[in-house]
Amino acid sequence: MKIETVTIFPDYFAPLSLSLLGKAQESGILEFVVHDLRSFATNNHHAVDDTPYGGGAGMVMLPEVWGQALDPLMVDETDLIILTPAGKRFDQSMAQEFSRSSHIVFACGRYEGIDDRVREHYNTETYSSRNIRVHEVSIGDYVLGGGEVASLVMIEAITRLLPGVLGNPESLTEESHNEDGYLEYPNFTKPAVWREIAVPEILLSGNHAEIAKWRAAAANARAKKNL
Ligand code: 6GU
Repeated sequence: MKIETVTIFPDYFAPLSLSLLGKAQESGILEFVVHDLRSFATNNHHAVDDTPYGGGAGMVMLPEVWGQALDPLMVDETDLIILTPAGKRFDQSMAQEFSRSSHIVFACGRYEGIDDRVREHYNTETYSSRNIRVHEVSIGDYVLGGGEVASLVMIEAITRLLPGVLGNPESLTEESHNEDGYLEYPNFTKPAVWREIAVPEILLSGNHAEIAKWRAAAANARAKKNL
């Protein structure tokens, strides 16, 4: 899978070379390319934004600059993801869908967002006929300063689903994970007593049927509490 990001803050993406993602790049499972949006600004002061038509607070990112940056990245079979708090909410099933993509381009907006004609332009038949799909995505109901951190979140959730990225692939397939892919019950390891708090007795019993029952009940109790 090839993942490209377009941003005015390329340094945000330094963590992509750490840990499991760094290894996945070395082994060729993943390829990351970060593009500096400002290098596509040909105007006077290398501006990437301007005031909004119709008035109002904040600045809007220039379509001309985005077009220059994105055009060369729009090869056949590409998912173009525009990060915006107004987008469709990212979740585990969306991560699973994107994990089947061969090429994802993240457009990281700053300020009040990107001129909407960028979305409209790449959403036309010219592109869809080449299997270029545009998605507006948000990672949750809060407002960030820009799409950089949101795209890092998505990259981590998507790439850990790729074969060979996780150290232990059983973490993905074990029955004890819910449909969203995470453990619902509380976990414990050594020592059996820590600061006078004992691990639940049943987990030390070796009785796997009873342990499964206990975990299901504990997961239920936790889910209720978090509603
Ligand atoms: Cl994708 N962008 C921004 N700026 N804020 C967000 C977001 C994205 N997702 C949640 N909040």
